[in-house]
Amino acid sequence: MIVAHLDLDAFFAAVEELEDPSLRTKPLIVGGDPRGRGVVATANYVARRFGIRSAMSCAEALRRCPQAVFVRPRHTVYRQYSQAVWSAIREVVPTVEQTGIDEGYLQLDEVVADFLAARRVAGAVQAAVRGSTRLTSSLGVASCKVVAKVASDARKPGGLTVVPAGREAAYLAPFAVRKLPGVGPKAEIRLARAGIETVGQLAALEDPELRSLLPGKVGLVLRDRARGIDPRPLELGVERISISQEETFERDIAETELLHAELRRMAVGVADYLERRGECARTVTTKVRYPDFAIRSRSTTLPAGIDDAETIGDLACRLLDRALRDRPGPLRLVGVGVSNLEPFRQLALA
Ligand code: TTP
Ligand code: MG
Repeated sequence: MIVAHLDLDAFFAAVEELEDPSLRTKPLIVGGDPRGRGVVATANYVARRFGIRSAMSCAEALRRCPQAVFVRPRHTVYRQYSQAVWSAIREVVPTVEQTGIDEGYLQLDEVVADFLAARRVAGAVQAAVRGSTRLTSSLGVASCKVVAKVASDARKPGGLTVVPAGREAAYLAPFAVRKLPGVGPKAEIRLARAGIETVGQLAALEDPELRSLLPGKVGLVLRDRARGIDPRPLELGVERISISQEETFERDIAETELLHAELRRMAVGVADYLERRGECARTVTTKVRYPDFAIRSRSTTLPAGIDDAETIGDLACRLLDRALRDRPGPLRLVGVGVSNLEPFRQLALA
């Protein structure tokens, strides 16, 4: 496999600079109210020199840089830029998995056969993005997703890093473990307690120590990733949801009870629709969107179809809990869908 990971540079801030070029030389923060409880969505590279980072409170950002310019996020504008970016990318590399508003994976081996040519295509992608929107992006090219992702972040802004096949483990080794996708704050602390600070040290762990530090499948997956081994293919098109409802909230919601209540309410709508069509569904999917626009979905497939709101709601809530265990945090959106539809009472008729 030859895959690229692309991530736009200081995305929201870069868009605001394009819309108002006078901002370009100033420390710019896109986020909430610096006099309220707002947080930084992103900052341009001028502001980052003051130590300002995404998710920092705006009040703290203001303390670090009193002359900073604060602007509120304009998501509709960012979505338009994002759409222009991704259609420009698709004209160079047709097969892409968009994983967020400003990032995704590109299947390069559909277009080229080796890493030398892959570098040229990655450069062409950067040029296409810049040509269509004036935005700059950073890319990493490698034989698997995890290495491409680390590489795209390594030389921001405007970076292009190619890690040829065979060099994966050596490339990753010096990075701090937290840079490895999948290593969260908890894993980082556990590893640090055992003196494991670099990806190379994680890669070198023997089974027993790995098991005691990161038990179960997680440990094995992360050690493989640390070694530059990552079998994940591009996810092309989430499973088609035949019937679904979703809701974007006024404000991000963190309370699980509220999220469950939303899902159960939507399950009633989905069940009504199924009943009207005289169908039942074997697969239930819960979709969630995080404040950074990342989308996850979790599905479960049953041996027999269901069509009642309560069962669909129960399953949807359990899938939500699973998604939140994998990635906790408040949500911008939840949705419930059903697919794998079959005629109602198919079993009785058979
Ligand atoms: P990122 O790609 O993480 O950040 P970035 O593009 O601003 O900067 P970088 O050059 O380091 O890639 O996120 C993309 C956009 O998502 C970002 O511009 C704003 C939004 N975002 C938030 O709203 N909150 C957050 O905590 C993060 C990390 C991002
Ligand atoms: Mg980015």
